[in-house]
Amino acid sequence: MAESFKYKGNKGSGGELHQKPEAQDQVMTTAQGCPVSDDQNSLKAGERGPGLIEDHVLREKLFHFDHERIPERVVHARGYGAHGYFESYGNVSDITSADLFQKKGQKTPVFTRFSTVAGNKGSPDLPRDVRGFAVKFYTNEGNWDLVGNNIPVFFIQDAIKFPDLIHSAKQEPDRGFPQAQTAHDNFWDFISLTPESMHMVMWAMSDRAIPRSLRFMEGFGVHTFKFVNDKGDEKFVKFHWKPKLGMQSVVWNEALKINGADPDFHRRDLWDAIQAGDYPEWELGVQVFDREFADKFEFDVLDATKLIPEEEVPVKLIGKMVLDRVVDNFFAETEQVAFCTQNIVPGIDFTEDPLLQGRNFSYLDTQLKRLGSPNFTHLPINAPKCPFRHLQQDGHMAMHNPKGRVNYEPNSWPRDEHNPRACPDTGFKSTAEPVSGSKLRYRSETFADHYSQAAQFYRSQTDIEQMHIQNALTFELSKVETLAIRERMVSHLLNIDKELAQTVADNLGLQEMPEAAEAAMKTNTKLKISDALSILKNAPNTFKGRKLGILATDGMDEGILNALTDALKNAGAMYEVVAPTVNGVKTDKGTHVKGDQLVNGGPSVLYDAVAIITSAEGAKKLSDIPEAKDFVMDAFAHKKYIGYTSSAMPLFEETNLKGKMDKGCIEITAANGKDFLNEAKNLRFWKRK
Ligand code: HDE
Repeated sequence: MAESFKYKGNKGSGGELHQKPEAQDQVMTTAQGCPVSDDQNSLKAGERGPGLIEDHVLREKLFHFDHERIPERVVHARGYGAHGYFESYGNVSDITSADLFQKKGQKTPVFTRFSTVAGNKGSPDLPRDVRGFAVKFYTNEGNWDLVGNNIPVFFIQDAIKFPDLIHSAKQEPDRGFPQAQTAHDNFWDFISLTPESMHMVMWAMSDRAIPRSLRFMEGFGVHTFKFVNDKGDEKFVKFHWKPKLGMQSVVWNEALKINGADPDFHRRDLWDAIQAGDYPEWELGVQVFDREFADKFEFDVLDATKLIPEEEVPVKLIGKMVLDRVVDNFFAETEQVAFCTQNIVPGIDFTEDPLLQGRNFSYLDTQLKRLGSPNFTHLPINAPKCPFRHLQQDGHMAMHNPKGRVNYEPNSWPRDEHNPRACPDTGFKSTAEPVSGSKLRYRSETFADHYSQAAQFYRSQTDIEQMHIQNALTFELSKVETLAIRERMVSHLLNIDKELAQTVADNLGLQEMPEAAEAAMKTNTKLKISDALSILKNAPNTFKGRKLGILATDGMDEGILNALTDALKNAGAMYEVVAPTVNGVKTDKGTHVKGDQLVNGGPSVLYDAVAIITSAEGAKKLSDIPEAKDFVMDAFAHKKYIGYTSSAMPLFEETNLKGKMDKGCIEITAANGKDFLNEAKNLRFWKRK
């Protein structure tokens, strides 16, 4: 134990580990700056006496603690953020005047927050859920917030339905559960009564909703926005984020186990990668199209339940985002960051998408509730990094207080930075969209097709991905207690894909197939398959950024370990050593290898592939440890690549896997560490039965 933390047991001190500050700038003070002599013992009348009300140190400490929590976000409460920059490719300056896209190589600072939607702040990272993908660009002309998701469509078409959607997804109000799960009656009741959600439901039941890492997800702006150039020409635009490391998801059984083994799996992964200098990158892409395309496209581009297949309007890459700095303080940055869809800059504009219009109201409103003051823009994480000047004043916790006597406009006082004036030439101008019509509550007929793109999405998946959707629907609906809700969902599936409906009905043991749900429009089953919608058809084919779990014991072959870890380093991958004691193991040459996880603290679900490098004796010992057997059996069941040394065979015998070992199980020798990784870059051995 370090000298400074020796137990002193001073008389009257309560015996804390007490250490005096060495310099004046280490002296603790109250929030008012008064130096504190003892912050571990409250002021009392007598040695065992009652506390005294004059104890300002105690009162201030408890007062502040009592007020530490702010309301969590009503949705997207669980999230994790990081800093970085956006670097422009400079190739869209002809279609948008947005400052950040003007020059090649121009860098704009960003803060990005990823989140789940339904769970509370303390919920696990890997429920089946949509992920938020919100980016704040601190541009030279103000903050632009691209508040997107990892799924390109949404459940509903009009913002007025949002509270209903979210109420149905969150815990049921009487019982207060289930947490972070859509597998319950209220959610599926709402969904089964909301046909417009069917396309999104296909995505939410797909592997997109259980990403392996935040680093391996796509992101989407969802709505159609506008790009506007210097001349005032407008184009429609949809935003996409493409992860440089490719997409990858977990399998459902893995997700369930990861949530138990490491509820912080995604945030830890992001933190670790950035701290290790392995900065995640995404390219920003745009689908740009004009009114003529919008008019002839099968669906309304203002309908957020529809997408435009990339095969029809290709994604043009216009820059990259690199996240290279973790937060200094989670609360100050990740919690207090306030994204608002209405934060927009010259060169970009909204469309009339009714969901987007509602969001533009909701985000500002929610920040006031959450952060407690209209001055939330004064917080460093929310403040623009470009100069800003306005005549807004006062309010709770005002920190930027303008100088001088001017706080109104028009005024005749001299113009300077404290007396700014709006500028018709350079200021933001809304595009002059012609608007007319009667005031009414109405859903456009052009929004009426709810099934065709759901069917297109399903048909565009590989067999494995289709099976995952069938299983996910079965799992979720099996948790629904009301038979009529299950049946109603199957009646919608019939409009999407008959075989899908049949499989889910069979899996649920439905006695009778219900009639197909009534539909305003017949499903168009002729929409072309879009390969871009599948994860597996776009497999990254790399182990870069992935993690190998090495199950090791004393006496492991040092040559093999070195060959493997060298290969991992060259591939830009990481590894952890899982050992019978956390201190680690000794190799056959007597070298000590540090352990990262204990066998029962590092299950194989935490890794992308595993290697079992043991001595024969070590393998026998592991055979007696249930968690070591789970390690191998889970890796096998989750179709992971398994590397092993011949001496590890007793473990395979004990788990009854010996006879089942396939081409995804690869013997590693000192000569073929690279070969194993070459196979493992396929990420899963899907052929395994
Ligand atoms: Fe949000 N949403 N949302 N949302 N949303 C919020 O704002 C809302 C929607 C999204 O990391 C809230 O600051 C309405 C679509 C993300 O801080 C709130 C509607 C998309 C985040 C809100 C939608 C999103 C939020 C809650 C229907 C993808 C987290 C806390 C019209 C394009 C941002 C907050 C962060 C957060 C309202 C629909 C993405 C209440 C009314 C569609 C990523 O304002």
